[in-house]
Amino acid sequence: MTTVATDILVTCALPYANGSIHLGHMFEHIQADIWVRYQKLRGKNVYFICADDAHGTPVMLKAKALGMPVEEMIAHINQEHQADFSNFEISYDNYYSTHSQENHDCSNYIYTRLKDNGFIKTHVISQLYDTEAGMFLPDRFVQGTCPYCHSINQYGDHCAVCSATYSPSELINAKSVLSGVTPILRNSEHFFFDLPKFNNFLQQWIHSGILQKQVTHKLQEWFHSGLKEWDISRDAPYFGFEIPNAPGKYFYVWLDAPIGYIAAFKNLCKKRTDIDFESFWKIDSKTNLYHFIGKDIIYFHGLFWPAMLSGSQLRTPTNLFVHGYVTVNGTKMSKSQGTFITAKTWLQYFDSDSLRYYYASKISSRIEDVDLNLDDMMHRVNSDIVNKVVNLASRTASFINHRFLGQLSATIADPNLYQTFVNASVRIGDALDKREFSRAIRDIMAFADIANHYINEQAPWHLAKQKDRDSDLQAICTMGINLFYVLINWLKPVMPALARRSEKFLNHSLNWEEIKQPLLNHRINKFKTLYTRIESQQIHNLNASLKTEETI
Ligand code: NOT
Ligand code: ZN
Repeated sequence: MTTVATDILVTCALPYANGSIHLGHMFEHIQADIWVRYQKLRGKNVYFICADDAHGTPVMLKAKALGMPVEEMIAHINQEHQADFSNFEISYDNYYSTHSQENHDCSNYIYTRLKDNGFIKTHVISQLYDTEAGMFLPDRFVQGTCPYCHSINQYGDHCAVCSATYSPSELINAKSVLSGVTPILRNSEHFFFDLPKFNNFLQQWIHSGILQKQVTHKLQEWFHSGLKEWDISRDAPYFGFEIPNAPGKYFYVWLDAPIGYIAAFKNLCKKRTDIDFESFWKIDSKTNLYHFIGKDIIYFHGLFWPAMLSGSQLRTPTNLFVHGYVTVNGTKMSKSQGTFITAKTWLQYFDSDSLRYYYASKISSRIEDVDLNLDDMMHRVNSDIVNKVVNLASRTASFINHRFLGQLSATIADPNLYQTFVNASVRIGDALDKREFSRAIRDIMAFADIANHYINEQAPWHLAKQKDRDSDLQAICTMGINLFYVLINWLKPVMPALARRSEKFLNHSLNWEEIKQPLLNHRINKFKTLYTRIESQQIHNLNASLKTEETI
């Protein structure tokens, strides 16, 4: 294990409060949860927090479209998100919202410190304004013809056809997406965070050797083009926090979103008396802070966020754990192609452990895109979990249950083999700690093969038919159960629901250190199905439902 301080704070990126949790989100929350569960199993003191990212124009406009007060909409979505995460066994210690008193206080505190330290500037800028909607237009609410390749219907800041980037005022024949009118240019005073002042500090953080190589590389690109001041204000109407002493000016959603990490943690500390809030955020904090994020938001977490923290004399992240995107059956998830799968839809057709296992089998610590192929998922889960892991228990448990009243023997048949398994815990634990989950899974399955091979060779079903071989039969089946015990212990962070059912069957709670000793002279429970094979009909049903959704 790499040395990690005992106290760890882990976050996932905050999902926007204007849509459902989908399998792209789950890719991040599942990997963070596996890591957190592993660290907790190893006795680390981990707090795992997240929140909804509730502010900004898209959230405001969505509520308007629904004819609902925005507070009501975000409260409703928050409930939905929490249910989705808990149904996937994501073990948050707190799931909060950026639209909270704590976040208001924290945002004002950080902004005021940045201002007092001379890092906030103001400039008058000119932006596209929709006279009919009565508001300034974010880039993606403007559409027009690309000034470079003349493709129509391109967004205000970049062209999806030729990849050019430009300012919305350069768009030809620009129209507001909200009202269809041609926007006009209007001046307004904006507040800016002086990012270039943090050039040296950020260079140091980027080259500290802690970040994933690909992250360092990506961040360097922004240095080449030169750090720019960051516009942190938006004009009313805006759903967010009003900037202190600046009526009608609001914090841009990306200013208070990362501060939402602090606020969600603060809220947790209010509910619990055993956590020292300050010790996690003070500048010389000895605790560790890890952010799981997607590669699309490296910019915010790798530059603005550490600079904001440093500029207000707070601790900076220990590391960012950045991942790639998920594709479904080889393409970007899309509603029109019937590949946009929400967390809720998944659970109508499959269990949560299947997705957790499949993702784990594909995750490494590198930034790689991962494809979710449903047939592949089915084969993986059936051949690994049902045929190898669960089968090992079922074929040995039946003898223990029927012939020995559930009683395991006083010795196992092959202590050396058991020791080989125990020794592998170090390697498998190391892979889990380093977020090399696919490596851990490969290793675990290699051991599942060894265990099944052992049982095939010993053939307890033959022994069962022979006279006077009872004690051999019991010792061999006890061996099989114990190898299952080790395998399921390794899988516990990945498949918590399966682990819970297995604990019931084993009549013993799984604990990483305890597997050093096999379960002997111990009574197990009757074997009940631990995992149900996935059928291709389930995939058909899911696909059919996605097609219907699309046509509704
Ligand atoms: N809601 C954002 C997104 O891309 C993530 C915000 C993460 C929080 O889904 N903050 N920061 N920095
Ligand atoms: Zn173009």
